[in-house]
Amino acid sequence: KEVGKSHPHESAILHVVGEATYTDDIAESQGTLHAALGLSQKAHARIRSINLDAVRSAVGVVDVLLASDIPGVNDCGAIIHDDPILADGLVQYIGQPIFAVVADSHDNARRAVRKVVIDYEELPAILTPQAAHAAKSYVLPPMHLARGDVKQAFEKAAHVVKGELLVGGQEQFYLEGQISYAIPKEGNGMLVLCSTQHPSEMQHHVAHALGLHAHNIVVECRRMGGGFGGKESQSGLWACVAAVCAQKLKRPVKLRADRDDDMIVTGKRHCFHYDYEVGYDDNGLILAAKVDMVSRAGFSADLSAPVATRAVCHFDNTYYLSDVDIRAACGKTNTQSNTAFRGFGGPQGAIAIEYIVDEIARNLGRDALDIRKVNFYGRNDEEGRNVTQYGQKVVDNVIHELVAELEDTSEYRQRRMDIAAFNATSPVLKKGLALTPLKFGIAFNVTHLNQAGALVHVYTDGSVLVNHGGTEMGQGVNTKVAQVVAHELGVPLENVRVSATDTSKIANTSATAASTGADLNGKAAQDAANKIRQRLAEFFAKLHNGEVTAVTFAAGFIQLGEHSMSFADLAQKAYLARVQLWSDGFYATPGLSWDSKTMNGSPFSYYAYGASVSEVIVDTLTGEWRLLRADSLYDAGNSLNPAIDIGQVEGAFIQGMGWLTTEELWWNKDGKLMTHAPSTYKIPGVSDCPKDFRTNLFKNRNVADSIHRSKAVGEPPLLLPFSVFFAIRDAIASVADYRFNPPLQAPATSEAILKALTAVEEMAAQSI
Ligand code: MTE
Ligand code: LUZ
Ligand code: MOS
Repeated sequence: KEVGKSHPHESAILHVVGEATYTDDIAESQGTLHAALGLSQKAHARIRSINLDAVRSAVGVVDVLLASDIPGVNDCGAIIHDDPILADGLVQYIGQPIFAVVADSHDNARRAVRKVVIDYEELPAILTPQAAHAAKSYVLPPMHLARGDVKQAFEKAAHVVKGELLVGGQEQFYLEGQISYAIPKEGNGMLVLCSTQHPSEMQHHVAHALGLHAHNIVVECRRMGGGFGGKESQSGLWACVAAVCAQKLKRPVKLRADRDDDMIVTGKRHCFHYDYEVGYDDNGLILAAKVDMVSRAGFSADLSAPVATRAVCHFDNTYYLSDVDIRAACGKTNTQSNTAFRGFGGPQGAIAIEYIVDEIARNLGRDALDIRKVNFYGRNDEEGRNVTQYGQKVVDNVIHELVAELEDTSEYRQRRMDIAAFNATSPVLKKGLALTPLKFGIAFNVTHLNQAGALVHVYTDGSVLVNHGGTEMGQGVNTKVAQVVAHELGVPLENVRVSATDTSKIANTSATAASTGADLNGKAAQDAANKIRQRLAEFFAKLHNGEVTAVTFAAGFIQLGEHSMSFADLAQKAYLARVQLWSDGFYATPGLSWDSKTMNGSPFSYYAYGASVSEVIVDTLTGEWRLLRADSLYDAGNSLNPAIDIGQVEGAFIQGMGWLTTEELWWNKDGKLMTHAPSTYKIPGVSDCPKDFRTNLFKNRNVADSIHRSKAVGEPPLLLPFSVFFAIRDAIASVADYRFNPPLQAPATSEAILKALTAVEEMAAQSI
């Protein structure tokens, strides 16, 4: 049995010994040139003139390309076509690419771009989502979702909590930066080797930019050194520039971003600002909820609409909100165009309600866990309290059982008392504790994207090659798909190899995103493998005059009664009998619906659940803190590969902790991103991981007919470290006996923690 087992990542050894090839490691073709981008130095301006003389005469420069050199369409927008490849007359953020220099080396190209002289006519710039909201400057029309009678529900509520919250964005910080390598082929062909989560979209962008057809372009991605959403749409710019240069010069061109350029040019997680008002009863039950959120979309739409939609659809998190009114807007700002990042708006939606629940608990003098429980969606066997604000019925709710298990194994109640005792005698160092739950909808919230294809080849020696539409970014999709195929054909995992993702093999694929990589491609590969299995079973049954249904495949053998044959012999015999040994496969997730106008439907195939408990210690004099212990429990269904899933949960936990604590994006007053390298942008390091880090999978077979009843794992656990943020808030609140809600914003940097401590101390002083 190959599924459900903790197999190592299929490239683990290659990763460790340094043999795994990333795009920049692929041997360069003779005559390869290197490109670099010239970037806007103004947040919003018209370009009066560009003087490129010094650039053109710089050492090693072969050519300089501007927007006018793009033979096709100057656009690489994800959904709406508002994203020029190279700015044409108008620049909309500091870092926007204006021209490309092609030189004989990467270094020479980078040195040359700096020699440009640009005359700008500056225009007013909008630099924050709040300012965009006030100016009604949006990249898309605002969204609104309401259920019930909020006005009346507020009238019935004994208490109301009202406030605002700012949650920062986040840089994807993939270890391998954006890169594309374009190699011209005969007859208008173009091969683009690209680090991308979305080869098909790269193919389309390149075709449009070159004025060619999709069938002229092949995009290949062996693997990425991380994507985290940052290479879902935003690999497009790099693919298009490399391809346009390669086509013009008829030579291979590589475009590789160095870290600073990558951070200054590309979009990140959307920061969000919320204004909220929530009514609740004496028991903490939420009766009415109103929220107005605005995201920092940046200068163009990119994926901001589906991100905002996911935020709206995750504002409930694990809570039933009977009467709600949710507004979401995508603020147009003169900054990088923000994009997908692990969770895709889900974390931004859910953290708002968690912040509110945290306040309700403190206002009532209750443990936040109790308030959370009061508001959970109903159990599956109860009627009522189980329909989301967007109309999907929750039929797989396990949050009650999952949280109960974690509450018990983490000794939450005992530690709550221990911490109270510790804080009572510790004037400077204060401990905090929090348990936060998560529910995350699985499927692309754009219904048609939920499809996938695969190709399985069985060769005459019995070895198996799989190609599917998913891309490998470290998350292990190739390992999981190989496990599915090995299981279907009853062969050991070593017999199955997964090849690079290639648009000439599987057509019209969706991005590997929305955590659906293994769900969709696993099903498609299973379909393909199953067709081959069926043919082989029929062949073998005929050979031995038996029943097809009695044929079994296991441990590298096919069996029928007393007859048995190795899979390799079977492949050879079947080939001689002219049985087709390869097949395609396809999958489209059933039962999904979504009406974007009413924001209603059943956009998700199922929900993944989880919870975590974090304990922190905060130095109230410096704002420094440490995570002492974190316990996580995650519902991966019948996990396809527990080792990989636990790795995903741990990785997402630490990545989400970085988002909410140390990773601060900071633009100066001119709109220049000043945190554009690891020197100024602090992602968590190994030493930030808690000494006591317990991650477990919750036993739970998916009620939906997913691949082997597993559940997606890629994004949802990013919500687990909410518990770190709320544990910090709990520690801050302890300085005034938990009587006030610390106005803590995310990221809770040491500076933000000190500010919140000061605010709480002032509230305490005033209340005497
Ligand atoms: N894990 C690693 N190691 N590297 C990544 O880039 N991306 C995350 C998640 N886990 C990522 C990762 C994101 S944003 C998504 S959507 C999923 O993986 C995509 O892969 P899957 O759908 O196959 O889980
Ligand atoms: N929806 C979604 C999307 O839920 N996740 C995604 O990554 C995505 N990408 C593009 C469009 N819709
Ligand atoms: Mo992940 S943000 O859906 O690429």
